[in-house]
Order: sequence, then structure tokens, then C-alpha cells
Amino acid sequence: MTRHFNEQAYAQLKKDCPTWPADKAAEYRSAGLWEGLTLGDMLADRAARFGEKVAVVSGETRLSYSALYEQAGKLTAGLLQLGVQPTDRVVVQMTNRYEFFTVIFALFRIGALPVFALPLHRLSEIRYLCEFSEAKAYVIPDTDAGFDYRGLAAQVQEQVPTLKHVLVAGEPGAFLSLEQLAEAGAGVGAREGAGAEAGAEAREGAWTKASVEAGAEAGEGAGGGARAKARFEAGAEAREGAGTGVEVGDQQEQLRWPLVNSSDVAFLQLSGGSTGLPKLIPRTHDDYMYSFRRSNEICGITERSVYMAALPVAHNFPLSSPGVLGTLYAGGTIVLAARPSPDDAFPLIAKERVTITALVPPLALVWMEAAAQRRPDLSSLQVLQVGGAKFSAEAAGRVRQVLGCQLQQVYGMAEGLVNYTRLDDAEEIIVNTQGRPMSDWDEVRVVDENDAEVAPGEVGELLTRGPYTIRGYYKAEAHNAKAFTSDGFYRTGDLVKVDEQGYVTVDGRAKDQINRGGDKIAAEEVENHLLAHPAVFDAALVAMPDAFLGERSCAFIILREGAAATGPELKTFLRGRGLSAYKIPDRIEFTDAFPQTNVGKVSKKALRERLLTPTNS
Ligand code: OOB
Repeated sequence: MTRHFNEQAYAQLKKDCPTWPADKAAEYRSAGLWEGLTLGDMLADRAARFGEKVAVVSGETRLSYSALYEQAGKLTAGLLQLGVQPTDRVVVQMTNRYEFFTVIFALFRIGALPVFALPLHRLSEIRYLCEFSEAKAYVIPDTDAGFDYRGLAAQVQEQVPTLKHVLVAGEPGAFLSLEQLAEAGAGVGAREGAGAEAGAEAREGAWTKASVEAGAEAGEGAGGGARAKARFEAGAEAREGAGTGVEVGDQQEQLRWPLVNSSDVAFLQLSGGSTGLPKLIPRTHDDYMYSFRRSNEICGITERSVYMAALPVAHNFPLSSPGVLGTLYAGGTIVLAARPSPDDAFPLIAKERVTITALVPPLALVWMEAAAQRRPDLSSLQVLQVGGAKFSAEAAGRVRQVLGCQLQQVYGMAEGLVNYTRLDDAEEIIVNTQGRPMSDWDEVRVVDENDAEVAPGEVGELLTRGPYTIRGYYKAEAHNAKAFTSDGFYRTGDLVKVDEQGYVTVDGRAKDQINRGGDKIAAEEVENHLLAHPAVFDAALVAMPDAFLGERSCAFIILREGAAATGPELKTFLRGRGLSAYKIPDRIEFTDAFPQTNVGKVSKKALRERLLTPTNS
């Protein structure tokens, strides 16, 4: 059993993930924003500190901090045994169940990268993610909401040769279950002689030590936690010294722990995107931990907080704003709702005394309507965060009265920047703005088409950079040159106004994307699928206003001469290509020609306007 770690893979990953220039990184470190700790360190430390306290509630399962840490440890050993190594990518498509945490913390500890897919993604998206990230493994639930992910995985594995393993939370079918893997891991960890092996492997290089150590630890259970705490504190001290954190400690200490650097990329998050193929967002341990640590301060998350994840937990909003990771950081309790419907969520809020949760605007509308009718016990709920898409001031103004809690608007992006209204802001600000940047270190510019700053209060595109906003997408050199300014600002594609206090109001969008109630659709991606149909000559996808979702999508189609196709046929065709349901156009319109801009491009603005004038169909 050799687990040689390939230094080349590490160098390649560094190349594929643009990161902060050295001077900025040093600044963020010396200011204490980046603490020099990894997500793995965090869990180990919290297990030592909070032990038997409940970390995650998921259906009938209640996992304590120690149990979570221990299970993640067993899985770490199991994954290593399977051959998962540092820098390997693993597509994680998990519904809201506790295994999400054991899996991602096991991967963090190895230094392998979860690639976060959403539960609604289907063959088209997953195949692409696996191919593009050259994923070694794919983690799924068995079934959810009547969908069998194992069937999807079988198809993906058939089509993506690099994909060696499919791991299943629940009934594995033809694959391997996480439970079996953890058992195997526990076996390795407990086996005598693991130490000897450790010695042998240690000689092979720093990274191999990680694998052995994880195995040894898995057998130790909560005992490892105390050591972890020491290391966590050592890391914090190191910050004051050299500033590199993980490198401190004597040889002995290093041998005991996976050598994952806090400045390494921890995972790849999926971008909403506006181009043909989805982009992957590399987030480091340092930057991500800063983002949820700071979010905790703003959102008042403490060890008494009970955070309910109603949205899919892998999305950046419930994951880190401050979300489930912020909650674990603080030693609070996470409650996983299988579904965000009032039927599922309201009883959970009452039973678990949930204090804070996050929703996209359409769900907030559904909750308000249901609450007005049913008068559920939401007395524990202090804060309702709403974000992901524009929340109308009209609806925002009703939250307090109808749900009896404080509203917090959240305007964020997986690329980094997150804006929050503050809990003590005046009602007028909370209702009418999307908040202000969470950090004084966030740099924000509002610019016109020529990148010139607009006058204060005027609408322009928001550009941003800072200690938790990426400097480039994974393996996307050409795209990065356009999506970032030469001095490293990310072009959000959002049209905003910023007032004198720095509060942001989202006013529209410059990017070619549809925001369907928080679900982002890259127009070009859907257009490319439509163009693959033999009868389609040209296609343009645009947003149409919708009272409930904010926006829905409409595809304008020009058919080839002599060819015929109906709307329903085209939708069936898209589904057949494995496109997930929310990307299937809500409406399809046939036309003879597209209106053009004065530079001869398709005018999506004119197409959107066509949808507003009932005479044009
Ligand atoms: C969140 O992240 P993403 O990556 O799914 O989407 C980001 C985009 C933004 O660029 C903006 O276009 C839109 O979603 N958006 C909003 C918004 N929040 C996000 N537009 C208007 N009002 C809002 N409140 O959606 C996300 C990530 C972290 C926290 C919250 C949301």
C-alpha cells in the first residue's frame, strides 16, 4: 500500500488556482484576518472544546462535536485507504444530511478538494464537473425526493474514465457506502503497527505523513481532540510570530498531523456563471475561515445559536454566511432541514428552538404566507436572512410583523464578497438595501462601461477585491483576463448603487445570467444546448419578470429553414441532454430574427422588452 504524493500535482493545482499576490497575502496575515488554520484544525479544536454538545441534527441523527470529529476521522482513513490523496478532486453532491459534514471534513483533512455540486444538478452538470476537475471520486446520497442518485452516478462513471469511485450516503447499491468506508478506516486506524507504517511512509515525503496520521488518529477517537486544541492554539500563536501558522511545531507534532496548509485551496465552489461552461471557484482555508468568522460577528452567532440549513447546504450562503461552518466555528448547533417548505421547516424550528436561518426570496414569500395562515410557533427565531436574489422592499417590510423576527438582507457571491444589513440597522436600511460589505478590508468600486468610477449614488457595475474574494477561477486563464481587472478586482456583473454609508442596493445585472429565485442560469450554457438541436438555427435565453421567482427564463428560437420543432419538443430535448430542471426554459418563443444592438450583437434588452408588450408573442 503505497501512497506516494505527487509534488507535481501540488504544483499543478497551484498553477490552476490564481491566488493573492504575496504582498496582499502578507498584509491579510499580519492583520490577523488569515489565522493560519485549516478547516480540519477547526473541527478538531471544536471537538476538544465542545465534546458532547450537539453539533448537527439531521432527521433522527444527533451528532455531537466529538462524534462528528470521530466519524470524519474514520472516513479520512477510509478515503486514504481508497487512494484519495492531497489535491485530488472529489465531486460532492449531497442533500441536507449529516454525511455532508463527515465527508467534507475528511477531505479537508486529507487536503483533497470537495467540488460542490447542487442536489438539483443532473448528468450534464455532473459529467462536466467530474471531467473538468478530473475528479477521482463522486459522493452522493442514495435517493432524495424520489430521485435515485445512484442511477445518475452509474451514467457519469460510464462517461468519465477518471472517476474511480462513487461513494454513497445510505444504501450503496452497486457502489461503496460511506459507512463501509468509515468502518474500513476505523480498522486501519486501530490496527497495531500503524505507527511503524507511519515511520516508513514519513520518509517518502511530507504529504504521505498525512495519510498515516489520519489513520492513527481515527482509532483514537476524542482523545485526538485535545491534541488538536493544542495545535489550534499553536497555530494562533504562530500568527503572531512568523505568520505561517502550520509550519510551526517540532517534527513530532508535524508527523502527527496531515500537513495541509491554511493557504491551500480547500475546495472548489460552483459559480453561477454567465458563460457556456460553469466556472469553479477556488477558496482557501484562510480566506474562507475569515469570511465566516467575520460573518459570525455581524450575525451574532455564538455557541447558543441554532442555525437551520433549509437551503442546500453546499451553497455558499448556507455554508458560510455565516451558515453551517460559522455555526461550527462558534460551537453552536446545526439543524438540517431536508426541505425548505413550511411543512418541514416550521415544526423543526419549534422543536429544535432554531434561532437563525437563511432563505432565498421566493421561499421567504412562501413562509410568510404559510405563517399568516397557520400561526406556527416561531418564537425562537431571532433572525431570518434573505439573499441570493433581490428581495422586494414590499416583502422585506412585512417580515418582522408576519414572522416575528429580525430580517437580515444578504447580498453575496460564491466568488467572495458578502454584504449584510446589520442587526441594529434602522428598519429603513434593512428593508431597502442589500446591506454593506462585511469587512473593512473589502474594497468596492462602482464603474461605468469604461471602468471609470461613477458618481456616488449612481448605478454602475460593482467591482470588488479583498481578503476573501478570489483572484481567479480554477483553470480559466482566458476567462480570468476578462472577469478580473488587471489590479485584481472581480467584476461581479451586478449593477448597484452605493450610498454614503456604503450600503448597496442591487439595481440590475450586466452579466448574461438569469436569477431564477436564487438559482443562477448562465444564458450561454442553455443556448449551447439548444443549438445542439438539429432544427435550431439560433437561440437566445433571456429573463422575464415573475412575481414569485423574481425572474423566469424565456428562450427565443430561430428555426432552420424548412425545419420544425415545438416548444415541448425542445424542452424534452434539453432534459434528454441531462440539463437540470431549473435551467429548462420556462417559456419558448419562436421568431424570425433577433433584434440587434448597434454593434450587431443580439439585443437581449430588446428581447426582454418584447416579453413585456403583449402584442408581440
Ligand atoms: C449567492 O451566491 P451565488 O454565487 O449563487 O450568486 C451570486 C449572485 C450575485 O452576483 C448577484 O447577482 C445575486 O447572486 N445575488 C443577489 C443577492 N444575493 C445574491 N442579487 C440581489 N440581491 C441579493 N440579496 O447568491 C450568495 C452567496 C453568499 C451569500 C448570499 C448569497
